[in-house]
Amino acid sequence: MKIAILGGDGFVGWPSTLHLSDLGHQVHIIDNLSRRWIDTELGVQSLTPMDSIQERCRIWREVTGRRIHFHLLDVAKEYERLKGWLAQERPDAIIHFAEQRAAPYSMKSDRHKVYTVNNNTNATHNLLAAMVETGIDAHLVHLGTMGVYGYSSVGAAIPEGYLDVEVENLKGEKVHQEILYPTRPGSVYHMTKSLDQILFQFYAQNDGLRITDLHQGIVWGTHTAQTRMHEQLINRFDYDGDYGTVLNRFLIQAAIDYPLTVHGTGGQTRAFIHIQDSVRCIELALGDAPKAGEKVRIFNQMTETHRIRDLAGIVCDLVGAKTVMLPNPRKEAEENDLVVKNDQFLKLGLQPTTLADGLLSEMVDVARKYAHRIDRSRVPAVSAWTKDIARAINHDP
Ligand code: USQ
Repeated sequence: MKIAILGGDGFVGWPSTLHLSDLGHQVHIIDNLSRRWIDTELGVQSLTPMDSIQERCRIWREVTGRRIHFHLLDVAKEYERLKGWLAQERPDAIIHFAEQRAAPYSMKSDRHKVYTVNNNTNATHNLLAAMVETGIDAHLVHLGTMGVYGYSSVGAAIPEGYLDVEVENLKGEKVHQEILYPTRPGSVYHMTKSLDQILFQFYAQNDGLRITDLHQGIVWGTHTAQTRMHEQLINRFDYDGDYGTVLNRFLIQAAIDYPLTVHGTGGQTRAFIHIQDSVRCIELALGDAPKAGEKVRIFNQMTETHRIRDLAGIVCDLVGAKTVMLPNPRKEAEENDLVVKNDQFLKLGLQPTTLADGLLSEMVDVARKYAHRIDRSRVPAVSAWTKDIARAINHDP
């Protein structure tokens, strides 16, 4: 297949690009390199040293003989160029990662909220409009998030995207209706992914676009089979308070003797997936495209759930780190249960990599290897969800 990967230079985009190229697909990265600019804005860098995208592609070609094409293009801002590219190249599939993906970054200030909404919503809508206008019949696979569901305390398992509800019709009869699971996003970032769902629903129904939306949990890990092939193919590994995801943060904190930063009581339960499974799920979703006229296919892309304080406990037991309970900079439920259905990927053949698979120590080794690149002052999560929280935790709003 000819595959366009929008956002192919990012944390999940890059290993997915390598994985699909390795499978023999013709892969084109479309990226505006915004994630690298945000590193510069925040004054932080990936724990692992990353080469330029052009250099990464050159090394891949040297190692495997396969070519990855790179196109510098801003999907949210350059609509005509995007449309022109799609009309000319006519990809068979498009994978859409091209969104600002950090919840704390999206809550930093009004400017960051505005940027996140403009960027994410325009990127998705530009793509959908251009797909219709060019008449290409590509399968669109979008990376969404488990966070669109919210973390309700009802205690029922979260289905894969849709909820079967019983309502009473005008004749007083009970009838069933399938609806998109009601969203309850916990940040401006998660809100944009909720908006994406409505855009997808409309374009699938109105124009017959074939769309798969992957509701992914929190990714942990950094290496995949392909990023291991050469030091210069290494994936990025974020540890800072905005972009570092919780388990990866705990692992680097343990590696540098920094107390593990548990927010609140640590009673938040979240869904997790290893990066290797994440790229495999993209492959599986690509191979299982919906037909034109079908509803948007939604998968829960996660393999296990954990409570944050339990994760801290696991890392402490493994490496002997200390934990500190911090006032929570986020507005989120202190404690929640979470049961998630993920039958569809299991049926397609996903064999989950779990925390028990011994990969945690590998991560600590990676963190120790590059520990000299860590700026300890960038470890705390300081982005507060409201001005009141900012005042309470002594950060200027
Ligand atoms: N947390 C801590 N200590 C930390 C960092 C986080 O206790 O040092 C807590 C947070 O308060 C939160 C939980 O850990 O309750 C998860 O935080 P996170 O930063 O790992 O994850 P999140 O902000 O939800 O976002 C990440 C990715 C995002 C993806 C999402 C999947 O950045 O792109 O969509 O995970 S999910 O959470 O399932 O929606």
